[in-house]
Amino acid sequence: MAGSPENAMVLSSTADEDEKQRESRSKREIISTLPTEKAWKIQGLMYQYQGFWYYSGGAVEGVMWMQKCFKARNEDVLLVSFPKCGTTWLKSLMFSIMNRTRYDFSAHPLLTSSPHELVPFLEFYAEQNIPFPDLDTLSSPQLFHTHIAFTSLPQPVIDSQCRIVYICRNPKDVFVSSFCFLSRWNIVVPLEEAFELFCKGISVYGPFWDHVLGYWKASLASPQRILFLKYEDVKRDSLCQVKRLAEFMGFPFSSEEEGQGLIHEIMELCSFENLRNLKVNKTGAISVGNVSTGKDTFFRKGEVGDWKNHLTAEMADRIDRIMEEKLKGSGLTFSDSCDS
Ligand code: PAP
Repeated sequence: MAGSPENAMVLSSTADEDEKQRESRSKREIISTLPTEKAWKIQGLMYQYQGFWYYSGGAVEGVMWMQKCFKARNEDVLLVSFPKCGTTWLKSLMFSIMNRTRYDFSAHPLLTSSPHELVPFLEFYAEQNIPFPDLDTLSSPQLFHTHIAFTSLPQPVIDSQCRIVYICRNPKDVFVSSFCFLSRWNIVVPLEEAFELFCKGISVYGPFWDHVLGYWKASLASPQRILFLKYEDVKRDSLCQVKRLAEFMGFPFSSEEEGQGLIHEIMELCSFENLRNLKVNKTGAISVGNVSTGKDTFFRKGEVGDWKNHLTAEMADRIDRIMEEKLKGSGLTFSDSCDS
């Protein structure tokens, strides 16, 4: 049997296993040297990797794996967001824009699947070590999502011409939305404590300001590759922002489509009220990385300015001052109410 193809296969799979174990050991060694904080969660540590905070060592391991394995093609589109900035909404809008000629609105996948099931979250594959989809077997273009910071993006994403859409939101609503989301799991520390941590930059994928500034500066340097959107602008002027989004993605609406009211149909399908009330988004759970959460947790209020119901005037003032200092000279500002 020596030298037979079967033996060669056994030897190579053992070598693969050895290599995987070596890699995993070396990742764990690196992780054991990273700064940690007992933060936000009642149990477990957060880890800081490449300047940003992750909710577990496993999450960092996943990011390292993604940096090594994920590739994007020039035609693919990557949605990036800081958590709670409008990911679910943008996933729905971008999926609908990209696939508008494939599906009828009466039998649209968004009526029967969560937006998170339709647009893959890269960290989900990474954390569970599920092989990324083999791009050669998939139609082009594909739509992916990640929360990772600009400076941590896998090199093939930077090297390719794939387009990146970044959605951000005013930090006060982001903090409140994150806090309410985690509160649903009954593992979160009290609001005041979580607020302190957020202000120190210690939140999942934080610091918030470094995350937004990374993509803001990159979007100024390469506007043809990175579209920087704000949740408040999409709320205030959905029509204009959805048209802008479609053009950037390479799927502009024709005047005929506009005349047929297609943009309005997409806006209506993806609206907070419509999605939240669908059975598929009200029941059942979904995996986000290594944890499972109710699908309904992604639909809370969907408003601009809900922070006013949760933060004191002092807290609001404190975040404003931090942002003023951190974003100074960048040209990036946030509106935190519906009026501006
Ligand atoms: P994620 O980053 O963890 O995936 P993400 O979707 O960004 O979460 O954030 C959820 C927020 O978007 C929630 O905000 P809130 O807590 O202030 O209410 C959620 O209500 C809001 N949201 C979800 N879907 C929509 C939508 N279709 N339109 C507007 N806002 C939405």
